[in-house]
Amino acid sequence: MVQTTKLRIAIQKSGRLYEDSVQLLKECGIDLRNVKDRLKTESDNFPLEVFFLRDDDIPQYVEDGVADIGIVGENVLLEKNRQAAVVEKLGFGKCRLSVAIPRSQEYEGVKTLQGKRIATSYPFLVNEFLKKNLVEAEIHEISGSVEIAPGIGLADVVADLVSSGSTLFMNGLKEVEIILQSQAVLVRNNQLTAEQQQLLDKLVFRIRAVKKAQRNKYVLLNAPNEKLQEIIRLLPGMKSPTVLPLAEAGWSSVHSVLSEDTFWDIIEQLKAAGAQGILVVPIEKMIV
Ligand code: PRT
Ligand code: ZN
Repeated sequence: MVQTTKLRIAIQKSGRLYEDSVQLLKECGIDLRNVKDRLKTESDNFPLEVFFLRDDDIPQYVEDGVADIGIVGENVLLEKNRQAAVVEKLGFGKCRLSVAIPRSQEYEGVKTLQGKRIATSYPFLVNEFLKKNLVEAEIHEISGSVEIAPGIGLADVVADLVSSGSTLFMNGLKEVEIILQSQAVLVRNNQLTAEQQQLLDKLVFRIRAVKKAQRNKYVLLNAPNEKLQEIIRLLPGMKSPTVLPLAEAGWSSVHSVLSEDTFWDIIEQLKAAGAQGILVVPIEKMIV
């Protein structure tokens, strides 16, 4: 049967989410034809068409069904307030939308913002935040270099994206409130056909396998047989660890999968329990 249905995905054309978005598709085994300086491309080995757009336009394109799915920051998705549902959090593009004030000023909770002029590129989210906290303030929407607004007398306060905090620091500002924690998400149009939904399920299955693999490591170690039980107890594995005899009598090789969160703790305990020659290997895909 010839496959005619295609899934159309919108990703950022250039900017902070571009590399990771293309990389994610690649890790899902989706090869894209010639992505440089194009508005549109497709894949030869997955029925996917890719549109390269400004991130601000992605929620609307997905809501309108011009694209079926998209990759965009939650900050942009929520600011645009469009009907595009989040399918999966993608774990990159992490940042927060925060309120910052000049470092020299005292901060005594949200009431400090009462009557202030707030410069931001996120007027909708800032307004929601102010309403929720029963604060009245003046929002000045500006599209870039928000952090310089207090320095040039344009505003008293800013609400901007922060990741390391160094931009705020360099501009003499301090972070006082977090409005939103954000990361890149996969979003979908609300009226996909059954065929498109099937393709999306396929893509999400691959994305989950890639993400799971990134959070886990394959661990191989040698153990004296008399310590095997103790060592096996420390290892979760996907079902249980694999144990193979070594050529040297009295020794076994143990293979298992460890999650990033518990990794160092368990490695230390394994060493203490008598494990030797511990090898840690990245996993490419993980399907459970
Ligand atoms: O051209 P287009 O409109 O597509 O891109 P853009 O310029 O609007 O967005 P871009 O590429 O800057 O960011 C795209 C997305 O990346 C954002 O919508 C967020 O979801 C995510 N992201 C993650 C960030 C940051 N981290 C980030 N640090 N977006 C912007 N910043 C900026 C922030 O605005 C501030 O100027 O970085 C500065 C702060 O960084 P630190 O590390 O100094 O705190
Ligand atoms: Zn943008």
